[in-house]
Amino acid sequence: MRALFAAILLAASTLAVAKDPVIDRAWIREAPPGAPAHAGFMSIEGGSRDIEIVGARSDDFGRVEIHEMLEENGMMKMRPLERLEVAAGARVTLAPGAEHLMLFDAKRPLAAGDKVTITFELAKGDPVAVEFAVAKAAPAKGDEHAHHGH
Ligand SMILES: [Cu+2]
Repeated sequence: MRALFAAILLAASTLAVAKDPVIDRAWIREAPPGAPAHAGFMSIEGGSRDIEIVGARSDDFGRVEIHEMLEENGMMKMRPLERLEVAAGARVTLAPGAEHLMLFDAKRPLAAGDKVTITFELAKGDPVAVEFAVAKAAPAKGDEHAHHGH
């Protein structure tokens, strides 16, 4: 019900202008201290135009990659993606077992409840900064809400 109300508010407030993509349910899985990498997940709701994410960075990590999963000889493997396309109006979800962010070389210890900002470079337009929450498990739908900046 709350999500529906938010959707109505959003629709009402964006009637007059082009709709930007919205990124929500952005979270990073808590990892053991000293882990070489963290995994990040999010849901992207496409705006009124297609976008392409061509890179990502964060002050809290040495390197951020977008990974896809693929099966090779019966084994699931990860592979970096050059770009992630989000078509107008489409929803793209990065989730455990599917596409995800791979965050290497954490610059500080991260525990559940901590916040991390990740900035996404787009093929066209301004970079988009998104706040991620470190958590032990995926937030319930509509629970975590990180909004893009423009
Ligand atoms: Cu990965």
